[in-house]
Amino acid sequence: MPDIRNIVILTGAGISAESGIDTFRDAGGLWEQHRVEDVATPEGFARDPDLVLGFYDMRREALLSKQPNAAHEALAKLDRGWSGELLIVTQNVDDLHERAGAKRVLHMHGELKSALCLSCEMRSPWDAPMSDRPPCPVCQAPSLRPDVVWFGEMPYQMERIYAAIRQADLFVSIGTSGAVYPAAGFVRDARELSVRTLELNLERSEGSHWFHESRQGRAGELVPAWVDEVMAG
Ligand code: BJW
Repeated sequence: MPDIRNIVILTGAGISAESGIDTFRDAGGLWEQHRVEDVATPEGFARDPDLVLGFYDMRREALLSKQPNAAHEALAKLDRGWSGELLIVTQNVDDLHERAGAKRVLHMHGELKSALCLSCEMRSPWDAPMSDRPPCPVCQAPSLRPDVVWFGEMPYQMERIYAAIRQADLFVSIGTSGAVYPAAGFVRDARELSVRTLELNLERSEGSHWFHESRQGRAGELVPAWVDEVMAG
């Protein structure tokens, strides 16, 4: 591997699949069980808040019994041992990177365990249901929504992500279908900046052809092997 110092890693639902968390677009995934427009858009929330709050309550509750897998553990090991710049940009709303011990994590699509108040716009750590309209811990208004990014909304911390890609020597995409923008466009942004690009995914994704290299397999196997490789220099 060429001299690598600064790394940006993008993760998607595939990295948490082996922890038992449903992906979105695979067979049996969340979008087979629910219409995206109903549960992952601001319009869907305005139409039927009970449905949307219940959908996220169910996923937040399910997360409690899930554990990080070998891929999360390997990225946490990389984070601990890597002296160069490293940013794990996750599209996932679970907290499995953090529970594995990773620190340099950015949740571009928000977090299940965070609440956003529509009255005061403050965010609060949250691990309880929202369907029963609990008061906002800051302003007491019963106006909480999941602090996640729905279609049509701006993903979080885009400037920080683009700055990290500009500094990077290597961009690695793990367990994402490449179907959702702007994350799906990061590989092209990286290529334009002459950043080396690598994909680790169960199968070839929609954007596989953009990567310098694409490896197919389970994240729980591919990621630990790649981490050992990159740490060996
Ligand atoms: C394994 C594995 C194993 C399985 N090991 N691998 C037309 C063109 C271009 C863009 C648009 C367009 N029309 C509209 C848009 C914009 C829109 C968009 O992208 N739409 C597409 C449908 C085309 N995007 C937006 O609206 C975004 N905002 C936006 O664009 O703002 C304007 C802007 C402009 C410029 C700069 C910045 C901003 C917001 C998108 C929000 C997405 N939100 C969701 C829900 C979050 C909350 C929640 O979790 O409920 O995010 S949707 C859902 O998809 C979720 C995910 O993070 C996201 C990506 O899914 P992911 O992670 O890739 O999962 P899957 O299931 O698709 O793939 C899993 C992969 O893993 C598969 O490939 C498997 O093979 C693999 N896998 N097991 C390894 N064991």
